[in-house]
Amino acid sequence: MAPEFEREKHIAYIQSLDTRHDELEYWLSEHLRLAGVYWGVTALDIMGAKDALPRDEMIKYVKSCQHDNGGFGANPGHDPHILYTLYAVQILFTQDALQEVDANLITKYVLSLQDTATGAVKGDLMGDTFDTRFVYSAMSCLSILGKLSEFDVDKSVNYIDQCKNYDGGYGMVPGAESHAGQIFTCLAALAIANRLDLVDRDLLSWWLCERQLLSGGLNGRPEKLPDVCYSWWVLSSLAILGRLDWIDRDKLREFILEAQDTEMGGVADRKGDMVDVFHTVFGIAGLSLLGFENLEPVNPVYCLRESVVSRLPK
Ligand code: GRG
Repeated sequence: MAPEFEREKHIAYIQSLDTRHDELEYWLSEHLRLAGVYWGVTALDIMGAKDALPRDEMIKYVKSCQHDNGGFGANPGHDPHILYTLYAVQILFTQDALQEVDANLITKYVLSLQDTATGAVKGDLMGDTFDTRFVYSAMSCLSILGKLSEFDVDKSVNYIDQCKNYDGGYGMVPGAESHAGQIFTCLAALAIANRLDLVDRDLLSWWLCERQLLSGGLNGRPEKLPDVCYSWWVLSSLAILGRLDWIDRDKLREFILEAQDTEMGGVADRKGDMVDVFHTVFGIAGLSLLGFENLEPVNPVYCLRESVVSRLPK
């Protein structure tokens, strides 16, 4: 039988993350700090505990990661990047604090990352490469800011279409192998653009549901190990395609619950491994998509609580 969902322990685990300044791991993960705040806040929000972290301190910290060009870095002093800019906007949106930043300045930064000839988007202005993760990040960020109309959506939709493979999936760049993480980013971007008509729904849904292994867990591509985080990347994709019932929900639930640390809270990539906040949010978000544990509904496109997404500018 599956262990119980340890809601209170997961809340305490996330609350403890910013107090572990004497641990090497805390300093080794500095380059991910703002991502960690987004993962923690989102996990808490899905568990109905958004206020478990100090709001004012958090908003002040997020704002301290912003640069003069509008982009946000992973921590104060870290170079701006599209991923951290998205996480900053998501956190501020969740906290109802977007009015505290200059949306036009952030928009200018995001627009500067799009290659207007191809529609591809790079991660930063310092030499990071093109990646479908960044197309999604730009579109999600701009749509939350109500600025998507300033972006060449058609060009980026065309770029994503070029990343489509013979198996119905999508990769990081044109010609790259299908991977569940990249599939989420491409489907979610197409959903934001209202262009899901370009997707080979049946073929891709088959590829996605074949990610479930006998253990109940999902992998990200054929022949790979199952990992709790694919409970988000695969399930959100199936949710966007309206095919969540193509996987065995009970077996996946058991796989996720077995990956919990039932003493200290948090969720690992799989049973017996060390927990981290990345696997914690995507395990909990997966359980929400599956409709288990009385969690708040999560939006499969934005990976934010549905009630937050319902506030999106029309
Ligand atoms: C707001 C939810 C949200 C996302 C922002 C960063 C991003 C946009 C999307 C990431 C999509 C992605 C590529 C996820 C996969 C992450 C992952 C576990 C990669 C591991 O890749 P490999 O090759 O793992 O090491 P496998 O499982 O294939 O062995």
